[in-house]
Amino acid sequence: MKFVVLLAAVAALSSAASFPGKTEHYRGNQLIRITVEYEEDLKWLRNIEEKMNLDFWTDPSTIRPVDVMVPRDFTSEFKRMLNKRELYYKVLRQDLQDDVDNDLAEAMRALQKKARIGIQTLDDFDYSIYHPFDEIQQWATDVANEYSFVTKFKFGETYEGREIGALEIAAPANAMASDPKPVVYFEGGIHAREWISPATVMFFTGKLLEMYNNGDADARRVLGMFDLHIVPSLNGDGYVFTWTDERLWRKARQPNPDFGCVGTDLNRNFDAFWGQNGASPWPCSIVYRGFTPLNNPETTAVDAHFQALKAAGRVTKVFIDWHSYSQPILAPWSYSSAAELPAESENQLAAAAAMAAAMNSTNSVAGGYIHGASARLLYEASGASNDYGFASTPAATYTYVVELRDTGEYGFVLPADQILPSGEESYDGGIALLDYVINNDYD
Ligand code: 0X9
Ligand code: ZN
Repeated sequence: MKFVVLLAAVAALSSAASFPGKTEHYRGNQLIRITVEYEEDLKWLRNIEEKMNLDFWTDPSTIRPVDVMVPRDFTSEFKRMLNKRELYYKVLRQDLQDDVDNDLAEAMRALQKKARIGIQTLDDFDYSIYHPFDEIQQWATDVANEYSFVTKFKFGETYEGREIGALEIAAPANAMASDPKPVVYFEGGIHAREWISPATVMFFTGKLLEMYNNGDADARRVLGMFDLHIVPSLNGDGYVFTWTDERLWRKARQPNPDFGCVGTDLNRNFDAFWGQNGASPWPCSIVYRGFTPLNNPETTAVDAHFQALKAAGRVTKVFIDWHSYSQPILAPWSYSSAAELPAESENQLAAAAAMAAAMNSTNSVAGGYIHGASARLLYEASGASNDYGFASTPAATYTYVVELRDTGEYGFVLPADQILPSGEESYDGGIALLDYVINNDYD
């Protein structure tokens, strides 16, 4: 049955009408890397970001290089402007349509190969390739069927009516654990084009459960202390759209009445310092904050979940929103670099340091993972998930945006052969982070 469904899905995705490589949406667009040393150049860049509605792939900062996708018709003018300001730049990708075409062709080839082999059980699930949204949901069903202490539940519904599935992992408590156990929340795919995020969240979950069944001490300790709530792909409509239409789409897909432009940046739509710096009031912007806080079904679903936990007296301890790319682990505050850091900041940063160290030691990934308070390390972003996780309904002590691989060689169009290494280092990082929390808060 599943096999038939999969074949149908592959056939639908590869039909001429919906195959994204054929839309030529990104022909001639370039990815340009700019090295910025001075605050005033950053300000200037952010200013044209807004005016020209440029798509920044990394956070404008003086710490990491700034990667920006420049539309075909603006590349010469933009380079002239950079030269005039004596800003050093390098063209990372000459023509993004070629990258997107290669990426999608590879994803299709992998899916077609798998369709030939067939999936019968969870054991056949291939973590080393990217999966369409329906397969991610099916994966969640299969995981819940495989493990007696895992339940799949309906987390919410997207604007287009897709069910957003989530997993509750509630293994038997160990002697140290409180009753009920504190919750650890992992969210993948809030930004549609960041495909490595759902892939890594699924790998993490699958590995943790398998290790637990094998009697592994780390997995037993972590699952004995915490219940895990996992949303592998929050922005379902956006994710589907990246497979069928625009590979580099970021936002959700709810239309904006009276505007031609579709979608809200869900990571500007949370009710934490909503509408302040680093979010746009304009629906056409890729960092559009939405009409009001939480006015999208996906962010509403997140908040409803934490409202329910709160009403039930549950404590959320850790909140991680997995993104890509550029490899920083970002703690509050996101909304302001001037705001005084919260009292918990010292612990949040120490836990992030432990996580980064573990992630770096797994594969010695190029560029390395770094950590810091979001707005101070990078740039300001209001209505973002890490501030929401800490200062709003979830009230989790340890909340982060984790930006996965890479540091710009491929950016969002990360080849599938990096999924397993990303998963392995994130697994080690996750265990190190949770161990820090256990040792610091419960010992
Ligand atoms: O801009 C975002 O939403 C996140 N980066 S991404 O490239 N994945 O879109 C980062 C948000 C973290 N907060 C701050 N940088 N302030
Ligand atoms: Zn993101």
